[in-house]
Amino acid sequence: MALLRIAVQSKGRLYDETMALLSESDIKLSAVKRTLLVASRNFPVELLMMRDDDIPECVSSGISHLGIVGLNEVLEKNKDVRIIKHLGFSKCRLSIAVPKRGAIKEIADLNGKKIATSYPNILNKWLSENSISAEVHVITGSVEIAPGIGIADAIFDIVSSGSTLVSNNLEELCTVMQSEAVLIAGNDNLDVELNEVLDELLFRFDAVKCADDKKYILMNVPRERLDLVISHLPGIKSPTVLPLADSEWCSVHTVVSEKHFWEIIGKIRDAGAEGILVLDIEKMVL
Ligand code: PRT
Ligand code: ZN
Repeated sequence: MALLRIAVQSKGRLYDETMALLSESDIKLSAVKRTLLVASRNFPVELLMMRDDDIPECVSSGISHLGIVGLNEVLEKNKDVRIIKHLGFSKCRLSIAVPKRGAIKEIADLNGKKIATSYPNILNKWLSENSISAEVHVITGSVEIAPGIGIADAIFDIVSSGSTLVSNNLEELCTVMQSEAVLIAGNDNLDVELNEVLDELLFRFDAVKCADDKKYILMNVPRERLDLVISHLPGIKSPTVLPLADSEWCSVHTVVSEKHFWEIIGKIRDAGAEGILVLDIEKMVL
């Protein structure tokens, strides 16, 4: 049977979560780190392990059917690929940052200045869209030290927590784009068999992602308080209500999103729910 090939980062910031997504999708792999090509033991995919910079090209040229890579790399490399899914991990932003309390206070002040970056294509596009004429200085790695050593007036780089900027005495001037890991595919159509594998893969990724920010909660509720408790539950449809041995009480089960979790727990406890159990959900198919 033909294998669907996915190019993934062999080590780095995308690696752990890419592997976690595949494993939660029940795609089992063996001896991952030592080889270039790793086949799954239980699903018709194989992984091509490489540097993230090479993934867009590898997919556009057809060497790999799919790739998992940061949106920033996809836009920077500008290859002939399509984004099929945002994967929700390795989130970061790409920003222009400048020395704190320096001469550059607004975007227009970048005119005539030198900006150091590893992402010249994204930066040049943004500069031209904003009618700013600045000199783009390409450096790979440790971009944040450029203003301090006098080789640039500003930088354009990835920011996550912002602590790298702070420790280099820089501050964000503006955010140019948000990024996260994405699943990309080439523009050639896959054959029927590989397309079926892709559909199954996307189905599994969705089930994992859907479960990701959800909790399953169970609680005991006095019958007389049932309507009040249920009024606080946003559940996927309506909650499951089961009788208990003590007919004055019942058991209520539902799914809530992590985001609303603490707010809901407080309300249902005040409404009379007791013995509240909260469980992680492994997969969820809507
Ligand atoms: O070796 P290879 O070429 O494969 O890897 P790489 O070194 O080019 O990339 P890697 O592994 O560092 O990052 C891979 C992808 O992770 C990036 O392309 C982004 O899509 C994403 N990502 C998410 C990040 C960050 N968060 C991040 N914080 N990439 C880099 N950083 C850097 C950032 O530039 C800063 O210098 O981490 C530093 C710390 O950030 P703060 O703001 O938290 O201090
Ligand atoms: Zn890289």
